[in-house]
Amino acid sequence: MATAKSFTRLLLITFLSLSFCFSVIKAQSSAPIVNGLSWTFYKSTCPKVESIIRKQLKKVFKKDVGQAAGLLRLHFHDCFVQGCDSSVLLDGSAGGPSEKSELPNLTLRKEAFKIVNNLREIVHKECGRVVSCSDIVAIAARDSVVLTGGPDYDVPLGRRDGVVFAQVNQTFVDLVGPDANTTTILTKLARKNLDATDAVALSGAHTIGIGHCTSFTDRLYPTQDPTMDKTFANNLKLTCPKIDTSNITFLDIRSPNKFDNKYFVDLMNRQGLFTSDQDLYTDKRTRGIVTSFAINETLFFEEFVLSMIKMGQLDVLTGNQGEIRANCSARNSDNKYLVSITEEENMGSSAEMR
Ligand code: HEM
Ligand SMILES: *[C@@H]1O[C@H](CO)[C@@H](O)[C@H](O)[C@H]1NC(C)=O
Ligand SMILES: *[C@@H]1O[C@H](CO)[C@@H](O)[C@H](O)[C@H]1NC(C)=O
Ligand SMILES: *[C@@H]1O[C@H](CO)[C@@H](O)[C@H](O)[C@H]1NC(C)=O
Ligand SMILES: *[C@@H]1O[C@H](CO)[C@@H](O)[C@H](O)[C@H]1NC(C)=O
Ligand SMILES: *[C@@H]1O[C@H](CO)[C@@H](O)[C@H](O)[C@H]1NC(C)=O
Ligand SMILES: CC(=O)N[C@H]1CO[C@H](CO)[C@@H](O)[C@@H]1O
Repeated sequence: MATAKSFTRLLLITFLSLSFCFSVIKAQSSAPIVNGLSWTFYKSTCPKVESIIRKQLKKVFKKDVGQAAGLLRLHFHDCFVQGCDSSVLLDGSAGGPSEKSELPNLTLRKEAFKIVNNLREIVHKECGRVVSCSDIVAIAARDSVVLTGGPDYDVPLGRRDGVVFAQVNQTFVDLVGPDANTTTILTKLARKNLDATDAVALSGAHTIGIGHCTSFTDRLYPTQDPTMDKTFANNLKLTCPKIDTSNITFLDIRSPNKFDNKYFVDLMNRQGLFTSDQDLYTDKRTRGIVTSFAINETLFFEEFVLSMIKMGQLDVLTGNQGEIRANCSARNSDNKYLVSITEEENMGSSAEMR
């Protein structure tokens, strides 16, 4: 017995020092964290949440690595429109227009929504309805980065899910279009307290994933964008013979499925896909940052992690704000299956139920 006990203690010490090492290696420990979020939020209520999600996503990406890009982008769209509150996940039909049914989100991958709901189901089966959809999206975005070769980092947790639909057209106000120049990007990101370094680092997410012809053919027809490499342009014209072709192409031609700094090398070679990408190299204010990331991947990874942690905390709901959705696609008040779940969980406090 005693040996078993001291062995356990040894394991515990080893584990503690290991996790200490990790928190040193992961450079974000100094990142500022919003009131109400915590690095250890589910430590007692759902300690396995992150390992469950990591394991499940490994399986998903093994089948289709492209889903990683879809999940990473989903987190960005969630956070930029009305905060990281999963309003992006709501089906529009229940209570009004949702972000999902608005134009800039048309190209969000449908599978990404399914993957998140599936993760929620697995996590809630393990721990009950304690983990928010918003946290699942944030963890899934981090894992998408890690599992495609990018930096690992801790995600502050404790977000709650919103009960308010995003305003009609809010996506146009908050999100940036692919035709945006650096001035527009910097202006829109400044509203979210994100600076030029954040703008360039976050755009580095385009190191994975795809874009539709309609997002960039304005750079090919009727006149070719002079900041685009000619061979690159000719190849894009084969993929997109007309301005409205519904074809797709990779965002980062050098290593389309690997999270690395090659996106910035693309930009230095005038092979950025969108105006919003290429202009970061054309514009003097951001050119130096692009170059520094192209030269030094470690620097890009460090800045990307800091910017993701910032972005991941935009206008979050915490404490008793919002709710923990039982279905990521619907608010609990619109969820016709929820009554029985609520009864199970809140036995005795049925007064609040409708
Ligand atoms: C700076 C402003 C940004 C603009 C203008 C922009 C624009 C776009 C556009 C137009 C697409 C392709 C849509 C399509 O045609 O299918 C796209 C894809 C993508 N974006 Fe961005 N984006 C921006 C920032 C970000 C940020 C901050 C992230 C994440 C941190 C991100 C992650 C992605 C990913 C991963 C994809 C690929 C999605 C997929 O393969 O399904 N983007 N972006
Ligand atoms: C939303 O914005 C688009 C593009 O700016 C515009 O065409 C549309 O009329 C707007 N819809 C509403 C309901 O404001
Ligand atoms: C950037 O885009 C905005 C909006 O389209 C435009 O008003 C502005 O002149 C552009 N700035 C530059 C430097 O091209
Ligand atoms: C789609 O792009 C591929 C190359 O990426 C090209 O071979 C194909 O012809 C394109 N399809 C259409 C319908 O334009
Ligand atoms: C790359 O960036 C890292 C992180 O900021 C820094 O420690 C390192 O010295 C840089 N490497 C070079 C070769 O400049
Ligand atoms: C989740 O909510 C959506 C939108 O209301 C609904 O279509 C779907 O069937 C629900 N899923 C489950 C498992 O209840
Ligand atoms: C206008 C339009 O095509 N809206 C679509 C947006 O995306 C949702 C699903 O993701 C579709 O149901 C809408 O029809």
